[in-house]
Amino acid sequence: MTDLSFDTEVTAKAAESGANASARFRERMETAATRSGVVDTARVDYLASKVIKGLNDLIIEDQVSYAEYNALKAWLIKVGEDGEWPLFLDVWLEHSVEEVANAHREGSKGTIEGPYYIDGSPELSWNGTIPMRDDEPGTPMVFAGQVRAVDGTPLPEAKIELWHADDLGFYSQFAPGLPEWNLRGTWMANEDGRFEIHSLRPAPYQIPTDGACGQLIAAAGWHAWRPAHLHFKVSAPGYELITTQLYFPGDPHNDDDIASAVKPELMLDPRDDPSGEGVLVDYDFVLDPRR
Ligand code: MBD
Ligand code: FE
Repeated sequence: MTDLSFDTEVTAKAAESGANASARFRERMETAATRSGVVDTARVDYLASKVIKGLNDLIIEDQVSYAEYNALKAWLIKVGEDGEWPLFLDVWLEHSVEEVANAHREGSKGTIEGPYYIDGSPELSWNGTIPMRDDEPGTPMVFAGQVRAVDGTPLPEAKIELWHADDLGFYSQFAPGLPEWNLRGTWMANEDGRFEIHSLRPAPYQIPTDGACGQLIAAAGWHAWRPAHLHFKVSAPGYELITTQLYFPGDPHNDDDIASAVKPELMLDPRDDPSGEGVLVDYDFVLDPRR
């Protein structure tokens, strides 16, 4: 018998993530109000005119009908109602913004942040274990490495933030019913800039499919998958913070990530842990000096 109650619970959780992501984003922008409020008029004129012209050109070129125009209008309204603007923008546009923002870097590659980062996760020692439930499902993973500057100097004051989804694809503080900081933590590097993170190997991930983004995906015949990924923010005083994600070879969606956020440099090389049932992974982060 199909367990429908489970499905319902899962989709209900997914819907709530959009509303939470929108609320979180608004809070963050309010804190950053003085920074984000200043946008040059000439630049707004230029960019907004270009977007509007691009859409008008497309309507003429591709002979968009009233039925299509009204479907778009209804869909845009629903994106807002479902709280899915953060999801939509981060999945389909953020990768280009990241490309522009990080083009100058010589250190580690960055990639998109996505909608589910929360700052201030619990601080752990250089070799601490991520907060998780007693019965947290997943394969144990030890993720070890060093944070260095582009010139090779180890950075003992480095801070490594990690967040990832649980085995069912849920992020704490977005999907309900999870401990506040589940699978989120901050590691402070040791005197050699090294860290050893104890967590779980993440599972392949589907973006929420029960809201407006899912409706678009279904209507267009796309899929909702992202490859299994670990999210990081790595920083050190005097160096540029890097936001990135790391991936696992062999994932069926490494080549068709719905969020276009995979890069060859971000592929891990895990090996079996000889002393247990889990995996060991090594990865070093290289930071650019602040400009
Ligand atoms: C995610 O977990 C994610 O990482 C991105 C980029 C978009 C949606 C959900
Ligand atoms: Fe993610």
